[in-house]
Amino acid sequence: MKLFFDDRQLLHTPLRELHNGDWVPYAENVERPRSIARQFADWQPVRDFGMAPLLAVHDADYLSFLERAHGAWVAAGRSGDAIGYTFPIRHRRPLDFGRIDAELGAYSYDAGTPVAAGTWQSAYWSAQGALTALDHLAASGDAHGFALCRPPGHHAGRDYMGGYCYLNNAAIAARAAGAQGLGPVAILDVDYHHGNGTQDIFYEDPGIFFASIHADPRTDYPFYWGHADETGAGEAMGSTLNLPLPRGTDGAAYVPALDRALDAISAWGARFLIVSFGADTHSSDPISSFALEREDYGVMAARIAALGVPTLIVMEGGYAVGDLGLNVAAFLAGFSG
Ligand code: Q9C
Ligand code: ZN
Repeated sequence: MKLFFDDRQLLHTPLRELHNGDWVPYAENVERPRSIARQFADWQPVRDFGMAPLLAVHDADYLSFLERAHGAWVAAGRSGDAIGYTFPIRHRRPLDFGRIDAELGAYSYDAGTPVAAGTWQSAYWSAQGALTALDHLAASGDAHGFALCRPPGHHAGRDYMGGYCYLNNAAIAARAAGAQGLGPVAILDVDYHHGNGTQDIFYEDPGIFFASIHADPRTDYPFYWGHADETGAGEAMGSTLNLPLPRGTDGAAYVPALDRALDAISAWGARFLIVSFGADTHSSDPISSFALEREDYGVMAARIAALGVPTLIVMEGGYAVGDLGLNVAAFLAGFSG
């Protein structure tokens, strides 16, 4: 399986995040991609597909905000990372703001997603990595490919960032795959957290099936999405499947949910699959509460591979940097039997 990563994805280095009322070191740090990169000798270069595939998912005004936000923060006389502090849960509409603080709130739903000096560059090349891996799959006929996306993407919506995510790499690749006629496209999200951004982007899109297995949002971030009764809207009713699981879920309890998601993807007629893979389901993850072990990732991968559908794997979360590389390696190895 070919693997894709670009060193510019390391330019994103926020210092800290607000966690349970305290400022703590930023969990989505550069040690994550480094621990994964170390596990493999051979990485493919990322190519530049430009802004068009990003604009097929994200609003132009949001992309322009992301690109200039840190500069505007510095121009306002601030130091450190740009972080919002007021969020328009009501009256969210296009307004002509005169302060970066207003924009930071309008384009995000949490205070855990700082914009640092290198954020735009890293997010841009993270998305291009997913597009490069997709292009490789289409051109080579390989069954599986892996984009080491970082920053991750699945919490980012059409016009918002959140949960360490800025550009929705999986959604960008899914749209591009559909546009290239590779579909019907399905997205399987197996990160610990619900992929709210991906769900929102495709919630009324009958062309893309979205299935997510995640910690029950009644107890876990992102709280306001990912409940079992969210199944899509309009013509896309039934094309979203949410399978929340309780804290403490281990490999044995995970597999039946995975099989349900895979059966649904298969029944829907998917001919191309994108897997949003988070290793934050591991027992050692510092911010999550599932109990999967390394060998469970091989089992998961083998079941996904048994669908027999070309599959692009994009990296999402996973914060136990001591185990992360080995867990990702175990997952990817499971695709090759
Ligand atoms: N630190 C992904 O796994 N944590 N994102 C909120 C504040 C947010 C996780 C508590 C967790 C987001 C891609
Ligand atoms: Zn996660």
